[in-house]
Amino acid sequence: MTPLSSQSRPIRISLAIALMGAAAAHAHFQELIPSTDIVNAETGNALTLEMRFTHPMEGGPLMVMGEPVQFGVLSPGGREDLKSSLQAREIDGKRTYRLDYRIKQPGDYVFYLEPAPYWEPAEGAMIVHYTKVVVDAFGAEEGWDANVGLPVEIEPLVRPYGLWAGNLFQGIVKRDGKPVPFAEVEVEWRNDGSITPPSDPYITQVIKADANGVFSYAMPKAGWWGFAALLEGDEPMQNPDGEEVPVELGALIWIYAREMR
Ligand SMILES: [Cu+2]
Repeated sequence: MTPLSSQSRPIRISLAIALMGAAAAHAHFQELIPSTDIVNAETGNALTLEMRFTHPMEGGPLMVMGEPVQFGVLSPGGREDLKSSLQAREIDGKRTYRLDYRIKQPGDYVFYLEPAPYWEPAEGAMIVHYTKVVVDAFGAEEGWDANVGLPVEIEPLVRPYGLWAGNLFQGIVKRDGKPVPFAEVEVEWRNDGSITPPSDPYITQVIKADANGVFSYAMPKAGWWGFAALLEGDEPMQNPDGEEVPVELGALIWIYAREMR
């Protein structure tokens, strides 16, 4: 590639604009956020889960979600298909989804979402973010490491609830049930409006798994953290114009960290 300094100014400007576009299009995250990560006598057994396709650290904008392909939960009661219970809701004119759920027995509940494929013209790719979140109920603390069996998935190596800010989160990136060496993982904090990233690299943290597909990240602040392992799909997919395009497969998990005080 030609060094920038040898290029004429108009080319440099158009390159800068192209790169800006790439950065802006970079960090889509499928959110799957429960009203609490720990259900107990205090919270009661009613849970609400919110699903938005957005840019968590930037606090938006939202992207339209199509009708999810699947939504369910793995729990002590087995596997439950909850797709028919999803409620569509418009926020800022963009479709999001939510689910009301009642916990029936103690144990860990692994909620999972396979959203509709999303066409991203800026990346020339379809995006499918397989997303999960674990809710612990009534102190059983069992089942949090269960694999849902999604095509791409993060298996937590750290119990994914009851975590303090500053704790290290570790997981294995898996594809078809096997670890993915050196997989790239993007990490974002779900901004509550209190942090303004000083420059673009602070929006999305980028880490790589090791040779065994294991990644690690210490969460520096309380709140929800999204971990997105991004892998290229084996098969192309048709975009809305009927063209065959590459697919970005995401394996996401959401983790809540609490301030230690
Ligand atoms: Cu976006």
